[in-house]
Amino acid sequence: MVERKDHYRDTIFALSSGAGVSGVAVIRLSGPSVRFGLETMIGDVPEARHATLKSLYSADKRELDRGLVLYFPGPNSFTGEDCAELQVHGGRAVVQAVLECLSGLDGFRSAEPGEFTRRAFDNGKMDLTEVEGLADLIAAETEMQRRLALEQSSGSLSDLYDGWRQRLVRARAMIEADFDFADEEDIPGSVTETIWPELRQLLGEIDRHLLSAKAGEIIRDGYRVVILGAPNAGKSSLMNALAKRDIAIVSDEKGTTRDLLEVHLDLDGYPVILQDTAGLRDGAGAVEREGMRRAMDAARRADLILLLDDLSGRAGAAPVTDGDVARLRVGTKADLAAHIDRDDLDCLVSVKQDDGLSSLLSLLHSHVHEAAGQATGTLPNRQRHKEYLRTCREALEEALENDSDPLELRAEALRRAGNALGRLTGRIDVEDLLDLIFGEFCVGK
Ligand SMILES: Nc1nc2c(ncn2[C@@H]2O[C@H](COP(=O)(O)OP(=O)(O)O)[C@@H](O)[C@H]2O)c(=O)[nH]1
Ligand SMILES: [Mg+2]
Repeated sequence: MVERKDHYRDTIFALSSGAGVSGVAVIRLSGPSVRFGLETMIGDVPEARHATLKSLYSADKRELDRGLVLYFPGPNSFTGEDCAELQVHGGRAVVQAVLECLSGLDGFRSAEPGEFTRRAFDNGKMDLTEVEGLADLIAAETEMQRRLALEQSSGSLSDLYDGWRQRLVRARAMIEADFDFADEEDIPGSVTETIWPELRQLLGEIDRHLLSAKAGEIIRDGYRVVILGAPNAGKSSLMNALAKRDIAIVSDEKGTTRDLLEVHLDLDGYPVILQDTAGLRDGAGAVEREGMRRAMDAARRADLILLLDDLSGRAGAAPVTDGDVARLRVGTKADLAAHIDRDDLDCLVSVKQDDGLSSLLSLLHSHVHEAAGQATGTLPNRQRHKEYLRTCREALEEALENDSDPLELRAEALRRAGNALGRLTGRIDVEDLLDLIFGEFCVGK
């Protein structure tokens, strides 16, 4: 890997808008030679932060295109370095010609995936949770994902965690002042007594925040719904009907579905992952049994199980499954049932007659809504967040509980609590994490 300091002598460029033909393509530049690049290509450096219509030329003075050019001098730019945007026509040959011209300029090279954001992070323009929020915003597929990611990328989690860290630092400073003071004057207790109730309150805030992690994960990663039932209960038909697409093969033959099939749905802005599974029955062959094993595995990890019962009585009864995953019991093929006299079912559907599907969807919706709540930007939503928050709360609890320990030890526990928050935002010591996080980006971001 290139030494980071040398890295920053390079000026990087990339197509930042999507690949493929488009009306306009945006090519982004960042680094110390941006001004030189602009002078070479358009003859001068346009007024900072003003869109200027210019002809772009190659180094040998051929006109390549006309487009809007924007110059953002550092440090008030996305990366903190001198940046520019070339908004050219989105044809392949145009983009190709401009990129080729840039790569021929002294000190220029094409950017690595995520490198613009990486520079923004290294220059203190964003912290890690904002970087993650930006990655999520680019990947967001549903309205709730967009809202959560937008708030996080604008610093909602950073503000929260920085605020907590400052409270911990302040408490430690007071303890340290106190034991310096106590050395000289030998006054027991005093100032530090007031900080413990305040820290206890902080612990409560962190615990409440951690409780909302599940909601954050559901919005970021999707609410997992698994369809279970006997072979031929109508699982694949229901999956296709809910997805409004033919995803799974539907057939009278038992054991048609053997692998897990999944489809992503957007349920009123909430991302839902719907999984179709192999039917559960005795006496199946090896491949089908493997399918059943996967089905049970998926069911254990699900947020909700749809347990199907064929009302025509042709398929067997719904299998008994244990576990504490929430479930909805769905009666299928309602069109084939002579009379329905069952109060153990949450809803009845007939895929054939397109009946009951909207009430099943609204049941689903209320379950998702209950699990994910109203999306606000201050939800922890990654495993990494949870781990550091837990480390923080454990150290904090240690400082609070061990009230007979010497103050030095309790202050040390507070330091560890604060450091966990520092790692969460990337303010301290996270070199090992960075490649992982920036790996989520593609070129041009
Ligand atoms: N009459 C009727 N038949 C259905 C309905 N849903 C599914 N079926 C039929 O039941 C059979 C098994 O369906 P399938 O979706 O493959 O069940 P799976 O094995 O649980 O995935 C197929 O022949 C479907 O056409 C329904 O609502 N009404
Ligand atoms: Mg099936």
